[in-house]
Amino acid sequence: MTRRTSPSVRAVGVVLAVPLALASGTTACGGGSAGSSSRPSGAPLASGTLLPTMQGSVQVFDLHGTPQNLFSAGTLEAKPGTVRIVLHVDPGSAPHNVTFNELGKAATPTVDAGGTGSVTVAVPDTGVYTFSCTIHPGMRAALHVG
Ligand SMILES: [Cu+2]
Repeated sequence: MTRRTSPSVRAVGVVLAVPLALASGTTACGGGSAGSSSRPSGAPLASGTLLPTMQGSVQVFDLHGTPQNLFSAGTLEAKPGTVRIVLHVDPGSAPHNVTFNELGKAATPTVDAGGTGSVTVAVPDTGVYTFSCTIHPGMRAALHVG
């Protein structure tokens, strides 16, 4: 009887289970500072929905242009009919305008800080009409007619 002893000792593979619990239960900063703002690209930069006030049969939206180069709302909710956007450019802000990408490129004049300008459009059909400030292309919002 020959007994062969294997000279090589095979190391038993140790599966290292790396715990994924990274410092769970260590919430040092529970204060409510809402500083994170992740925006999906392509979406209007401003958040929030603006509703009109009625002046006769005209739906009037008072929209602000801010020193941060944002509109004060990302969505304007209207019904089919006539819509007027009154752009109020906040003090300390760069000049802004509202220029539709559709609707014949209807636009307000470019308005300096502290001023107002308006644009009136007929929107007989439902749809989404986007607009932006031609000076600040990232400054955009949408008129929802529904
Ligand atoms: Cu602007």
